Amino acid sequence: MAQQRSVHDHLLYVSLDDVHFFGGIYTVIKTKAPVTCAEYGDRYTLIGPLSYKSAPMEVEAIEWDKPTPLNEDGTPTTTNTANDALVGSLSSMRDRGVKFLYGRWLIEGGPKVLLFDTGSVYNRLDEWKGDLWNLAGIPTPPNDAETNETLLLGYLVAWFLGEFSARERSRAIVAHLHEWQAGLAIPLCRKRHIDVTTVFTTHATLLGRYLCAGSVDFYNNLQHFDVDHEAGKRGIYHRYCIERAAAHCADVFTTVSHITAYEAEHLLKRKPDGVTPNGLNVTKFSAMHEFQNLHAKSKQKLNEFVQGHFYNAMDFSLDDTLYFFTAGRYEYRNKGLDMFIESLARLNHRLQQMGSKQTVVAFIIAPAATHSYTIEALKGQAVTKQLRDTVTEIQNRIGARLFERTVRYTGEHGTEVPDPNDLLSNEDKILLKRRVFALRRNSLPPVVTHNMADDANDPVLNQIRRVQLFNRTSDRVKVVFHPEFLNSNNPILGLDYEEFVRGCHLGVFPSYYEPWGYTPAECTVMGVPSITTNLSGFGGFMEDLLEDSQDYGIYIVDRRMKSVEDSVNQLTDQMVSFVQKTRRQRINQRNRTERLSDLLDWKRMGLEYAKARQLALRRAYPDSFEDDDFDFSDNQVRIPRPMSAPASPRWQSGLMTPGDIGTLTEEMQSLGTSDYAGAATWESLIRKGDKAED
Ligand code: G6P
Ligand code: 1S3
Repeated sequence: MAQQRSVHDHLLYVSLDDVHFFGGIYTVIKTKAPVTCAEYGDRYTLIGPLSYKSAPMEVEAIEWDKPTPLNEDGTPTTTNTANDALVGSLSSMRDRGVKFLYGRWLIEGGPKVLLFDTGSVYNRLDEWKGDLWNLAGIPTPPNDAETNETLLLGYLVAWFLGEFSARERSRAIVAHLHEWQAGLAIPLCRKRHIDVTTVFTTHATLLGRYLCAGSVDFYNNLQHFDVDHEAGKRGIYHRYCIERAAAHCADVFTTVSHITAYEAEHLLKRKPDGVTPNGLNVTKFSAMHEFQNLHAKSKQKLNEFVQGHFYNAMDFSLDDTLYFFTAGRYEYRNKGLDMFIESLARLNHRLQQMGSKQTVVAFIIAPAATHSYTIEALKGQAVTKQLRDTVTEIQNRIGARLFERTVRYTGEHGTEVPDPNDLLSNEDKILLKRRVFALRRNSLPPVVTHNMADDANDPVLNQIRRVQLFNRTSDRVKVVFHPEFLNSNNPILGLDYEEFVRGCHLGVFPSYYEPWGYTPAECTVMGVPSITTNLSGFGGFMEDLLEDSQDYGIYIVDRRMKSVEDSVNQLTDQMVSFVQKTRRQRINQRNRTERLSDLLDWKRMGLEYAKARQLALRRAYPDSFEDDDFDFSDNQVRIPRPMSAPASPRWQSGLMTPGDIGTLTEEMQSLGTSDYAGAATWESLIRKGDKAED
């Protein structure tokens, strides 16, 4: 029966994702959707849990159970339709009490989404828990709400795939599942012999994240962990079992980077078949320097924030000020917040010793539990806004006076122009004096913008206290900890994240545990240099790719082979050398960084996903593939080094793709992957580079 399905022309691709509307994995799913839609059109459906709160804003419902109205010529009036197999499957599930939303996700490409209301099948929870135990020996303790959700979603998805594959007999079905929260459907499909082929991608391992957050020497001990024991000790044994079952039962298993592949091999006990790295949707501006203009515009907004925050303590010139930042989930050790703060203290010391006139304002954007903004942070922005408004008023009045006096000026003072000392009236002076009084302060500019729920035990604040980065006037490094994600309605730092990043000079992400790391990748596509580590997926990817990544504004701290002390010093050195750059050098470096963005585009990265699907089909339906479907010949084309500095990337182009650095176990050519191939090759990067080099 399986062999009757067409694996070549008509793939139905179902992506099963734990679509929560925030975070790194959400970024993967959302940004990848347009290229997958371009390849599959309406044969691509994303499946996930239904949130009644966010879905109305994100999804346009499709009336799948009503006949589609036809035009006079018999063609459907809308593309918002469902095929017969889908209608049959959804009707059958609806009749048995399952609630869901089928519609179009309102993003570029408008993919179809099927969101299941897990609450509608809550009455089946105990039955399914028993089934999972009997089927796979996986326990599910009563009070773990996240696991309950996982179980309900997994059973719903397996149910749907069973219904659907029984009705859709002509085309092969590929189900690509991300993370353990969506992965439970895989062992269920396997056990029930459902005729679909599966790909499972982990974006981290559960155990790896827990182990790293503690104080173990993770990477040197990976081979030696007693995984069941460690998972049990942390109360996550059942979750770990689900993750491991998904990894083992999938036809193809991938992770987002080589470092996580290594971790998965030891912690999940299956060596991934390949790496499916994360991409982004890269916006290309028609004017090449537009991103530089955006930097200047956004930096102006940051300047205004800094004037408000450091009012009356601004012994530094904004022209000699650089903005560094780190941002992400508040995982103090995993995201390298500890290393960042320690290195900032050393940078401060070095700049003081050097007598540098440069100032660095370092932002830490990591959400924590807070009560509200601090009065001091709000006051700073309020008094500087008042001052700005007053100055604008006075400026207008001076302008009017100057015009009025000049137009009737007869030279009574014996000068050629009216006396400038008469332009500022007494009222203006009084108004200005009031503003100056309001600007007086008796305390140092605050380090944190919010009242923390647990100020005394907050690890970031405690380390700032330890290294004494208190925003004193003598400090060359100032710190602003903003324990909330940014948005443009924020009364203190009123920028959205993209604007904020564009306005900064350097992103610093010295992570210890970072399977990929979108933050430095996002910096790159915006032309903002960044520092990352060789323990992050992105850092390893760039290190493999570029001969000298520093030239391109990608600094990589060695946290693998060096001691913590040496890594901190390396990070400090990198920041010191960045501070010493001239404006011209910074502008050049931003151009080089931005030039890398094509490498991170889904048009290119998506090729690995296409390869993973091909491999899954080949494994599930080997008889449908002839040997000569594959061309194993080595016809890679070498790309010459660019004519100008920086040095050439280490990569080759032609048929090479991001995962080729070491990966999919079954070598494959781009069967049906022409959408991606050649979209962004090294040739274009290098050609552009040669033209643009300043
Ligand atoms: C961009 C703008 C320039 C501006 C520069 C400032 O390149 O196009 O007009 O001078 O940014 O760079 P900086 O690194 O000093 O913020
Ligand atoms: C994970 O999210 P995280 O920040 O918990 O998945 C992201 C998307 O693949 C990845 O970029 C990140 O490194 C992982 O850690």
